[in-house]
Amino acid sequence: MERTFVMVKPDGVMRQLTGEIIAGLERKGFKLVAMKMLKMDTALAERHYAEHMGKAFFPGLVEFITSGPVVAMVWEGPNVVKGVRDLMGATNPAEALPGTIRGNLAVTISRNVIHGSDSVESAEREIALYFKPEEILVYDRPADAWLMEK
Ligand code: D4T
Repeated sequence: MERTFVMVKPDGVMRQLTGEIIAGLERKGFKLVAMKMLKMDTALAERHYAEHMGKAFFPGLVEFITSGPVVAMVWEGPNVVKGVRDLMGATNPAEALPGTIRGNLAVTISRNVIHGSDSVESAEREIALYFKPEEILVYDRPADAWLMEK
């Protein structure tokens, strides 16, 4: 089953949006299989956002993402990578459609409340940055029978 890495960023935690964000992904039918709260250090932030190193917004991004607690999660489900990206909406909340997380809950790109992996390959890389394999749980939900055909 496909997996993705999702993170409620410090603005989402401080604005007390964590529960609402998790509830939305649960209601969709995706399955939460790992979760932890942590404060990222600069080294982890630079590894997570390595692709953006050297860009003008990079120092501000690292400062912001290390400024407070984040909630790191692994979610599982059919096409979960794209599904979460669609539910999040565009990176820039000014362009995110109403009904999406960023469209509903954010106003500016540097404070966009949530991160979700942009591909299956990114998801594998990011999950490994935050979780040991044994921290990702395998369990059945009774609701699975109502969400998916066998
Ligand atoms: P993340 O990775 O946080 O989910 O965001 P996206 O995948 O949707 O977008 P991204 O990698 O292009 O950007 C990473 C992160 O940097 C912030 N950012 C981005 C910013 O502060 N200013 C900018 O100009 C851009 C492009 C927002 C998300």
